[in-house]
Amino acid sequence: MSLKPSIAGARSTTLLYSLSAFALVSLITLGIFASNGWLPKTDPNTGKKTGWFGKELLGGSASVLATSVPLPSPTIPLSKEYIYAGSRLLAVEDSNATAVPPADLAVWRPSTGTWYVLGGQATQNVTFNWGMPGDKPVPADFDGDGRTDFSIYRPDTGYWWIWRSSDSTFYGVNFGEPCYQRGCDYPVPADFDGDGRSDNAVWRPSDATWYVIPSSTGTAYSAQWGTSADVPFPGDFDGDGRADFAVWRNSEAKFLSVDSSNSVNTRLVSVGLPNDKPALGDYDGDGKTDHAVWRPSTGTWYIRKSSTLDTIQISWGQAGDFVIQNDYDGDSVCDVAVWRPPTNAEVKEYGVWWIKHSSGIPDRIVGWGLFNDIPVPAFYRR
Ligand SMILES: [Ca+2]
Ligand SMILES: [Ca+2]
Ligand SMILES: [Ca+2]
Ligand SMILES: [Ca+2]
Repeated sequence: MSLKPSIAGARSTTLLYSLSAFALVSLITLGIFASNGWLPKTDPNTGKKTGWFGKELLGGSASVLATSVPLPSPTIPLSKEYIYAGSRLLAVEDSNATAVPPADLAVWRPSTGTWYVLGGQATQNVTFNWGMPGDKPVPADFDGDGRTDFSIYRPDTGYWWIWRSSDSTFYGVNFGEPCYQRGCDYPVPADFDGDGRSDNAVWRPSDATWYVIPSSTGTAYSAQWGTSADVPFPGDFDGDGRADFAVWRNSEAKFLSVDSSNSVNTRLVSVGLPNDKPALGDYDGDGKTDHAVWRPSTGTWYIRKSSTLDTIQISWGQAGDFVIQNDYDGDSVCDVAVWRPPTNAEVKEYGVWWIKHSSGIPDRIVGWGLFNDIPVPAFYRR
Protein backbone atom coordinates (compact mmCIF):
# COMPACT_ATOMS: atom_id res chain seq x y z
CA MET A 1 0.00 0.00 0.00
CA SER A 2 3.02 2.26 0.42
CA LEU A 3 4.03 1.63 -3.18
CA LYS A 4 1.22 3.61 -4.62
CA PRO A 5 2.44 7.09 -3.73
CA SER A 6 6.00 6.44 -4.92
CA ILE A 7 4.80 4.98 -8.21
CA ALA A 8 2.52 7.95 -8.56
CA GLY A 9 5.48 10.18 -7.71
CA ALA A 10 7.72 8.51 -10.26
CA ARG A 11 4.94 8.77 -12.79
CA SER A 12 4.51 12.49 -12.16
CA THR A 13 8.26 13.03 -12.46
CA THR A 14 8.37 11.07 -15.71
CA LEU A 15 5.33 12.97 -16.91
CA LEU A 16 6.96 16.26 -15.95
CA TYR A 17 10.15 15.37 -17.85
CA SER A 18 8.12 14.23 -20.83
CA LEU A 19 6.09 17.41 -20.84
CA SER A 20 9.20 19.57 -20.51
CA ALA A 21 10.88 17.70 -23.32
CA PHE A 22 7.77 17.96 -25.43
CA ALA A 23 7.48 21.68 -24.72
CA LEU A 24 11.15 22.21 -25.58
CA VAL A 25 10.85 20.26 -28.83
CA SER A 26 7.63 22.13 -29.63
CA LEU A 27 9.32 25.48 -29.02
CA ILE A 28 12.29 24.55 -31.18
CA THR A 29 9.96 23.22 -33.89
CA LEU A 30 7.84 26.35 -33.66
CA GLY A 31 11.00 28.44 -33.97
CA ILE A 32 12.09 26.52 -37.06
CA PHE A 33 8.61 26.84 -38.57
CA ALA A 34 8.45 30.53 -37.78
CA SER A 35 11.92 31.31 -39.11
CA ASN A 36 11.12 29.50 -42.34
CA GLY A 37 7.71 31.12 -42.76
CA TRP A 38 5.98 27.75 -42.39
CA LEU A 39 3.32 28.98 -39.96
CA PRO A 40 -0.04 30.26 -41.15
CA LYS A 41 0.05 34.04 -41.25
CA THR A 42 -1.24 37.15 -42.93
CA ASP A 43 1.20 39.55 -44.52
CA PRO A 44 0.28 42.90 -42.94
CA ASN A 45 1.40 44.85 -46.00
CA THR A 46 -0.24 42.90 -48.74
CA GLY A 47 -3.00 41.19 -46.78
CA LYS A 48 -1.84 37.99 -48.46
CA LYS A 49 -2.58 34.92 -46.36
CA THR A 50 -0.42 31.85 -46.23
CA GLY A 51 -1.11 28.53 -44.56
CA TRP A 52 1.17 25.81 -43.18
CA PHE A 53 4.51 25.59 -45.02
CA GLY A 54 3.82 28.91 -46.74
CA LYS A 55 0.98 27.50 -48.83
CA GLU A 56 -0.94 30.40 -50.33
CA LEU A 57 -4.47 30.78 -49.02
CA LEU A 58 -7.48 32.61 -50.20
CA GLY A 59 -7.62 36.15 -48.85
CA GLY A 60 -10.95 35.65 -47.18
CA SER A 61 -10.32 32.20 -45.78
CA ALA A 62 -9.34 33.29 -42.30
CA SER A 63 -12.34 35.54 -41.98
CA VAL A 64 -14.94 32.89 -42.65
CA LEU A 65 -17.35 33.07 -39.75
CA ALA A 66 -18.40 29.73 -38.38
CA THR A 67 -21.84 31.08 -37.65
CA SER A 68 -22.28 32.21 -41.23
CA VAL A 69 -21.33 28.92 -42.82
CA PRO A 70 -24.35 27.52 -44.60
CA LEU A 71 -25.45 24.37 -42.84
CA PRO A 72 -25.47 21.16 -44.81
CA SER A 73 -28.92 19.97 -45.69
CA PRO A 74 -30.17 16.88 -47.48
CA THR A 75 -30.08 17.17 -51.23
CA ILE A 76 -33.48 16.97 -52.78
CA PRO A 77 -33.54 14.65 -55.79
CA LEU A 78 -34.32 16.66 -58.90
CA SER A 79 -35.59 16.08 -62.36
CA LYS A 80 -33.46 16.86 -65.34
CA GLU A 81 -32.98 20.49 -64.60
CA TYR A 82 -30.72 23.03 -66.22
CA ILE A 83 -29.32 25.33 -63.61
CA TYR A 84 -28.01 28.69 -64.61
CA ALA A 85 -26.37 31.62 -62.89
CA GLY A 86 -26.57 34.50 -65.27
CA SER A 87 -26.01 32.86 -68.61
CA ARG A 88 -23.77 30.11 -67.31
CA LEU A 89 -24.98 26.57 -67.25
CA LEU A 90 -24.03 25.43 -63.78
CA ALA A 91 -25.22 21.91 -63.76
CA VAL A 92 -27.70 19.40 -65.06
CA GLU A 93 -29.52 17.45 -62.42
CA ASP A 94 -30.97 14.16 -63.42
CA SER A 95 -33.66 11.62 -62.60
CA ASN A 96 -36.08 11.07 -59.73
CA ALA A 97 -37.58 14.47 -59.81
CA THR A 98 -39.63 15.76 -57.00
CA ALA A 99 -38.81 19.40 -56.56
CA VAL A 100 -37.09 22.27 -58.23
CA PRO A 101 -35.93 24.95 -55.81
CA PRO A 102 -35.98 28.53 -57.02
CA ALA A 103 -32.86 30.64 -57.35
CA ASP A 104 -31.81 32.65 -54.33
CA LEU A 105 -31.38 36.39 -54.53
CA ALA A 106 -27.75 37.08 -53.75
CA VAL A 107 -25.02 39.68 -54.27
CA TRP A 108 -21.24 39.64 -53.97
CA ARG A 109 -19.56 42.76 -52.57
CA PRO A 110 -16.21 43.43 -54.29
CA SER A 111 -14.89 45.79 -51.57
CA THR A 112 -14.97 43.07 -48.91
CA GLY A 113 -15.44 39.82 -50.80
CA THR A 114 -18.67 39.13 -48.95
CA TRP A 115 -21.62 37.14 -50.27
CA TYR A 116 -25.09 38.14 -49.09
CA VAL A 117 -27.84 35.62 -49.75
CA LEU A 118 -31.43 36.66 -49.07
CA GLY A 119 -33.27 34.12 -46.98
CA GLY A 120 -36.56 32.61 -48.03
CA GLN A 121 -39.66 31.53 -46.13
CA ALA A 122 -37.96 28.80 -44.14
CA THR A 123 -34.35 29.93 -44.41
CA GLN A 124 -32.24 32.70 -42.96
CA ASN A 125 -30.10 35.28 -44.69
CA VAL A 126 -26.57 34.00 -45.22
CA THR A 127 -23.49 36.23 -45.06
CA PHE A 128 -20.26 34.61 -46.13
CA ASN A 129 -16.78 36.05 -46.63
CA TRP A 130 -15.17 34.45 -49.61
CA GLY A 131 -12.81 36.35 -51.85
CA MET A 132 -11.25 39.81 -51.87
CA PRO A 133 -11.09 42.93 -54.03
CA GLY A 134 -10.04 42.14 -57.58
CA ASP A 135 -11.62 38.66 -57.55
CA LYS A 136 -14.45 37.59 -59.82
CA PRO A 137 -17.37 35.68 -58.32
CA VAL A 138 -17.88 32.39 -60.20
CA PRO A 139 -20.82 30.73 -58.46
CA ALA A 140 -21.24 27.16 -59.66
CA ASP A 141 -21.87 23.65 -58.33
CA PHE A 142 -18.43 22.07 -58.42
CA ASP A 143 -19.14 19.21 -56.01
CA GLY A 144 -22.44 18.28 -57.63
CA ASP A 145 -24.62 18.27 -54.52
CA GLY A 146 -27.19 20.47 -56.24
CA ARG A 147 -26.25 23.58 -54.29
CA THR A 148 -24.11 26.38 -55.60
CA ASP A 149 -20.66 26.63 -54.02
CA PHE A 150 -19.29 30.03 -53.04
CA SER A 151 -16.43 30.39 -55.48
CA ILE A 152 -14.15 33.07 -56.82
CA TYR A 153 -11.60 33.33 -59.61
CA ARG A 154 -8.54 35.48 -58.96
CA PRO A 155 -7.43 36.91 -62.34
CA ASP A 156 -4.07 38.14 -61.05
CA THR A 157 -2.93 34.64 -60.19
CA GLY A 158 -5.15 32.41 -62.32
CA TYR A 159 -6.38 30.61 -59.19
CA TRP A 160 -9.90 29.39 -58.41
CA TRP A 161 -10.92 29.18 -54.73
CA ILE A 162 -13.95 27.02 -54.11
CA TRP A 163 -15.92 26.48 -50.92
CA ARG A 164 -17.69 23.15 -51.24
CA SER A 165 -21.31 23.23 -50.10
CA SER A 166 -21.29 19.47 -49.48
CA ASP A 167 -18.71 19.40 -46.66
CA SER A 168 -17.78 23.05 -45.97
CA THR A 169 -14.16 22.61 -46.97
CA PHE A 170 -12.31 24.60 -49.59
CA TYR A 171 -9.69 24.03 -52.22
CA GLY A 172 -7.77 25.99 -54.83
CA VAL A 173 -7.29 25.17 -58.50
CA ASN A 174 -4.55 26.83 -60.51
CA PHE A 175 -6.24 27.00 -63.90
CA GLY A 176 -5.98 30.22 -65.85
CA GLU A 177 -3.20 32.52 -66.97
CA PRO A 178 -2.34 35.49 -64.74
CA CYS A 179 -3.37 38.78 -66.36
CA TYR A 180 0.17 40.15 -66.70
CA GLN A 181 1.11 37.52 -69.26
CA ARG A 182 -1.29 37.99 -72.18
CA GLY A 183 -4.29 39.69 -70.60
CA CYS A 184 -6.88 38.22 -68.26
CA ASP A 185 -8.66 34.96 -68.98
CA TYR A 186 -12.44 34.85 -68.70
CA PRO A 187 -13.57 32.27 -66.16
CA VAL A 188 -16.37 30.24 -67.80
CA PRO A 189 -17.40 27.54 -65.33
CA ALA A 190 -20.06 25.24 -66.75
CA ASP A 191 -20.85 21.56 -66.98
CA PHE A 192 -19.02 20.63 -70.18
CA ASP A 193 -19.08 16.86 -69.60
CA GLY A 194 -22.65 16.62 -68.29
CA ASP A 195 -21.89 14.81 -65.04
CA GLY A 196 -23.87 17.29 -62.92
CA ARG A 197 -20.75 19.00 -61.60
CA SER A 198 -19.49 22.33 -62.88
CA ASP A 199 -16.06 22.22 -64.48
CA ASN A 200 -13.27 24.74 -64.09
CA ALA A 201 -12.83 26.42 -67.43
CA VAL A 202 -11.43 29.61 -68.89
CA TRP A 203 -11.62 31.27 -72.28
CA ARG A 204 -8.45 33.04 -73.32
CA PRO A 205 -8.92 36.06 -75.59
CA SER A 206 -5.31 36.09 -76.80
CA ASP A 207 -5.71 32.75 -78.58
CA ALA A 208 -9.54 32.55 -78.55
CA THR A 209 -9.22 29.15 -76.91
CA TRP A 210 -11.33 27.30 -74.35
CA TYR A 211 -9.43 25.46 -71.61
CA VAL A 212 -11.47 22.97 -69.59
CA ILE A 213 -10.88 20.51 -66.76
CA PRO A 214 -13.85 18.14 -67.02
CA SER A 215 -14.86 17.02 -63.53
CA SER A 216 -15.42 13.45 -64.71
CA THR A 217 -11.81 12.86 -65.78
CA GLY A 218 -9.77 15.72 -64.33
CA THR A 219 -7.74 15.78 -67.53
CA ALA A 220 -7.54 19.24 -69.06
CA TYR A 221 -8.12 19.86 -72.74
CA SER A 222 -8.44 22.88 -74.97
CA ALA A 223 -10.36 23.85 -78.08
CA GLN A 224 -10.11 26.95 -80.18
CA TRP A 225 -13.44 28.68 -80.77
CA GLY A 226 -14.17 32.34 -81.40
CA THR A 227 -11.93 35.30 -82.13
CA SER A 228 -10.09 37.58 -79.73
CA ALA A 229 -12.74 40.31 -79.95
CA ASP A 230 -15.58 37.94 -78.93
CA VAL A 231 -16.96 37.36 -75.45
CA PRO A 232 -17.61 33.81 -74.19
CA PHE A 233 -21.17 32.76 -73.27
CA PRO A 234 -21.43 28.98 -72.95
CA GLY A 235 -24.89 27.43 -73.16
CA ASP A 236 -26.50 24.09 -73.96
CA PHE A 237 -27.99 24.79 -77.37
CA ASP A 238 -28.32 21.16 -78.48
CA GLY A 239 -29.86 20.08 -75.17
CA ASP A 240 -27.59 17.12 -74.46
CA GLY A 241 -26.92 18.26 -70.90
CA ARG A 242 -23.40 19.43 -71.73
CA ALA A 243 -22.39 23.06 -72.18
CA ASP A 244 -21.42 24.05 -75.71
CA PHE A 245 -18.56 26.41 -76.51
CA ALA A 246 -20.21 29.67 -77.52
CA VAL A 247 -19.23 33.30 -78.03
CA TRP A 248 -21.09 36.55 -78.66
CA ARG A 249 -19.71 38.58 -81.56
CA ASN A 250 -20.87 42.06 -80.72
CA SER A 251 -19.90 43.71 -84.03
CA GLU A 252 -22.24 41.31 -85.87
CA ALA A 253 -24.81 40.82 -83.07
CA LYS A 254 -24.35 37.09 -83.43
CA PHE A 255 -23.87 34.03 -81.24
CA LEU A 256 -21.49 31.37 -82.59
CA SER A 257 -21.38 27.94 -80.98
CA VAL A 258 -20.31 24.35 -81.52
CA ASP A 259 -22.62 21.54 -80.45
CA SER A 260 -21.16 19.38 -77.69
CA SER A 261 -23.07 16.40 -79.11
CA ASN A 262 -21.43 16.74 -82.51
CA SER A 263 -18.41 18.98 -82.82
CA VAL A 264 -18.92 19.56 -86.55
CA ASN A 265 -22.33 21.13 -85.96
CA THR A 266 -21.97 24.85 -85.55
CA ARG A 267 -24.67 27.44 -84.87
CA LEU A 268 -24.39 31.01 -86.09
CA VAL A 269 -27.43 32.86 -84.81
CA SER A 270 -28.13 36.56 -85.23
CA VAL A 271 -30.32 38.17 -82.63
CA GLY A 272 -30.65 41.81 -81.66
CA LEU A 273 -28.15 44.53 -82.50
CA PRO A 274 -24.56 45.34 -81.57
CA ASN A 275 -24.28 46.52 -77.94
CA ASP A 276 -27.29 44.49 -76.84
CA LYS A 277 -26.46 42.40 -73.78
CA PRO A 278 -26.41 38.62 -74.21
CA ALA A 279 -29.05 37.03 -71.96
CA LEU A 280 -28.95 33.28 -72.64
CA GLY A 281 -31.35 30.97 -70.87
CA ASP A 282 -34.02 28.33 -71.42
CA TYR A 283 -37.11 30.53 -71.59
CA ASP A 284 -39.42 27.96 -73.21
CA GLY A 285 -38.41 25.11 -70.92
CA ASP A 286 -37.48 22.58 -73.59
CA GLY A 287 -34.07 21.85 -72.08
CA LYS A 288 -32.20 23.81 -74.74
CA THR A 289 -30.64 27.22 -74.23
CA ASP A 290 -32.38 29.95 -76.22
CA HIS A 291 -30.44 32.68 -77.95
CA ALA A 292 -31.46 35.94 -76.32
CA VAL A 293 -30.33 39.50 -75.78
CA TRP A 294 -31.49 42.53 -73.82
CA ARG A 295 -31.37 46.05 -75.24
CA PRO A 296 -30.44 48.59 -72.53
CA SER A 297 -31.67 51.65 -74.48
CA THR A 298 -35.26 50.38 -74.60
CA GLY A 299 -35.33 47.67 -71.93
CA THR A 300 -36.50 45.12 -74.51
CA TRP A 301 -35.67 41.42 -74.41
CA TYR A 302 -35.36 39.53 -77.70
CA ILE A 303 -35.70 35.80 -77.12
CA ARG A 304 -35.41 33.27 -79.92
CA LYS A 305 -37.20 30.21 -78.60
CA SER A 306 -35.41 26.97 -79.38
CA SER A 307 -38.73 25.10 -79.58
CA THR A 308 -40.26 27.21 -82.36
CA LEU A 309 -37.39 29.45 -83.54
CA ASP A 310 -39.77 32.40 -83.14
CA THR A 311 -38.27 35.52 -81.62
CA ILE A 312 -40.44 37.09 -78.96
CA GLN A 313 -40.03 40.54 -77.41
CA ILE A 314 -40.62 41.43 -73.78
CA SER A 315 -40.30 44.88 -72.23
CA TRP A 316 -38.62 44.56 -68.84
CA GLY A 317 -35.99 46.83 -67.33
CA GLN A 318 -34.35 50.11 -68.24
CA ALA A 319 -30.93 51.55 -69.10
CA GLY A 320 -28.41 50.92 -66.32
CA ASP A 321 -29.98 47.63 -65.19
CA PHE A 322 -28.10 44.30 -65.06
CA VAL A 323 -29.66 41.27 -66.69
CA ILE A 324 -30.05 38.51 -64.06
CA GLN A 325 -32.26 35.98 -65.83
CA ASN A 326 -32.63 32.76 -63.86
CA ASP A 327 -35.30 30.37 -62.60
CA TYR A 328 -36.79 32.21 -59.60
CA ASP A 329 -40.13 30.40 -59.34
CA GLY A 330 -38.82 26.87 -59.67
CA ASP A 331 -40.71 25.78 -62.79
CA SER A 332 -37.52 24.92 -64.72
CA VAL A 333 -38.11 27.84 -67.06
CA CYS A 334 -35.81 30.83 -67.10
CA ASP A 335 -37.45 34.05 -65.91
CA VAL A 336 -36.80 37.48 -67.38
CA ALA A 337 -35.24 39.62 -64.65
CA VAL A 338 -33.08 42.69 -64.06
CA TRP A 339 -31.24 44.14 -61.08
CA ARG A 340 -31.36 47.92 -60.79
CA PRO A 341 -28.27 49.13 -58.93
CA PRO A 342 -28.55 52.08 -56.56
CA THR A 343 -27.41 55.30 -58.19
CA ASN A 344 -25.97 56.86 -55.08
CA ALA A 345 -23.13 55.44 -53.02
CA GLU A 346 -23.69 57.84 -50.13
CA VAL A 347 -27.31 57.10 -49.39
CA LYS A 348 -27.80 53.54 -48.15
CA GLU A 349 -30.16 52.55 -50.88
CA TYR A 350 -30.88 48.99 -51.98
CA GLY A 351 -30.54 47.64 -55.46
CA VAL A 352 -33.87 46.36 -56.72
CA TRP A 353 -34.59 42.94 -58.20
CA TRP A 354 -37.32 43.03 -60.85
CA ILE A 355 -38.40 39.48 -61.58
CA LYS A 356 -41.05 38.50 -64.10
CA HIS A 357 -42.07 34.94 -63.26
CA SER A 358 -42.59 32.52 -66.14
CA SER A 359 -45.16 30.56 -64.13
CA GLY A 360 -47.53 33.50 -64.09
CA ILE A 361 -47.36 34.16 -60.36
CA PRO A 362 -47.12 37.89 -59.54
CA ASP A 363 -43.93 39.74 -60.39
CA ARG A 364 -41.39 39.98 -57.60
CA ILE A 365 -39.81 43.32 -56.74
CA VAL A 366 -37.32 43.10 -53.88
CA GLY A 367 -34.55 45.34 -52.56
CA TRP A 368 -31.32 43.42 -51.96
CA GLY A 369 -27.72 44.52 -52.46
CA LEU A 370 -25.97 47.87 -52.31
CA PHE A 371 -24.03 50.24 -54.56
CA ASN A 372 -21.25 48.45 -56.52
CA ASP A 373 -22.47 44.98 -55.54
CA ILE A 374 -22.57 42.27 -58.19
CA PRO A 375 -25.79 40.23 -58.39
CA VAL A 376 -25.04 36.49 -58.24
CA PRO A 377 -28.35 34.64 -58.17
CA ALA A 378 -27.96 30.87 -57.88
CA PHE A 379 -29.01 27.97 -55.66
CA TYR A 380 -27.13 28.44 -52.41
CA ARG A 381 -29.56 26.73 -50.05
CA ARG A 382 -31.97 23.86 -50.18
CA1 LIG B 1 -22.28 22.35 -54.40
CA1 LIG C 1 -18.82 18.39 -65.11
CA1 LIG D 1 -24.73 20.72 -75.33
CA1 LIG E 1 -35.24 26.52 -74.88
